[in-house]
Amino acid sequence: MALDKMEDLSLNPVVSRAKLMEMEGVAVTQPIYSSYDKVRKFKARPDDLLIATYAKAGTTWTQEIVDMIQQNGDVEKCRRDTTYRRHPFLEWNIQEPPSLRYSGLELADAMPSPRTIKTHLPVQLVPPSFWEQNCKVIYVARNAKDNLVSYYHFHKMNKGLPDPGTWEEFVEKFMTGKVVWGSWYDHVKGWWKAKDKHRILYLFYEDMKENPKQEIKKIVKFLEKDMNEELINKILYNTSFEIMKENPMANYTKEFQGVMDHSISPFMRKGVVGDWKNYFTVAQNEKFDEDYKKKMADTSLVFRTEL
Ligand code: PPS
Repeated sequence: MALDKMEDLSLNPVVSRAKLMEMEGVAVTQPIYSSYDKVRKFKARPDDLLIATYAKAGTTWTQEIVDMIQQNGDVEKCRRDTTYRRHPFLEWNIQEPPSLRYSGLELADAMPSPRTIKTHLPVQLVPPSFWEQNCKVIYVARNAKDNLVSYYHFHKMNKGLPDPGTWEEFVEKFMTGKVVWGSWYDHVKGWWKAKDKHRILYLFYEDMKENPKQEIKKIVKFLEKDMNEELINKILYNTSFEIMKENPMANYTKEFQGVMDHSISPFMRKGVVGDWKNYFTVAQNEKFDEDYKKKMADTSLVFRTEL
């Protein structure tokens, strides 16, 4: 049987690890760097919803909750396509190889309203039209240590990202913001400040884990929807980690074949709070905490690292 293109790619991956570039003080990949001028000029529409996060903070989970709400709990409709295509990933673009071609911008431009758009951009790099149009934004933040652990595993399994190096090296890179989308610290703080000026619902991964129903209700309210308890329970069930892990339209097994290797680490990895304890040594943890205090001294933002 002839190998199709995807299989061929996974056997002979032609994707080389991305190079980090610096853009206005923020580390990004080369394709983001080269297309940013166009991204900045993106024309948001007033009824666009932006889901913004630092990478690995719970984006896909939130996207699924939002889609379930927008589709009034219709599971079939939510399986119309992958997360990656239901919600354009604004700044992401891949030119080569052709089988992986993607342009978040093109996808968004071609999409009828109302659109839900994903971004990992720090607040200062978000296209100004989102603010001019007074668009709603859902921002999700996750505590730094779990975010780091998740990002480390994602780097290992995703050849589209730079090589993470060893665990020790990656911790250092994360602490100094030398990772794609830059400093976690600046990201969460920047968006936290912005929420006082714009229509931003700022959520925490830890709250979503502790009381998902309550957080789903917050999103329902923010989206000005009216939903009965039965529908909320349906959304709760279908957006649970266990169900999403098995959902090919949400677990990234249908995209990035040959780039993401789920046998190294699945996209839906653990989905818990506190996994960092399995990775940080005592010394690393002390150093991290000390540095964290300094970097987070100028914000009222508080995270929980365990439940
Ligand atoms: S990405 O690539 O930036 O869009 O990744 P993102 O979706 O932000 O983050 C992936 C992590 O979120 C976990 N996840 C979930 N946790 C709990 N419940 C649900 N439903 C859920 N869906 C995804 C996913 O497992 C990744 O976290 P880790 O810690 O690596 O497991």
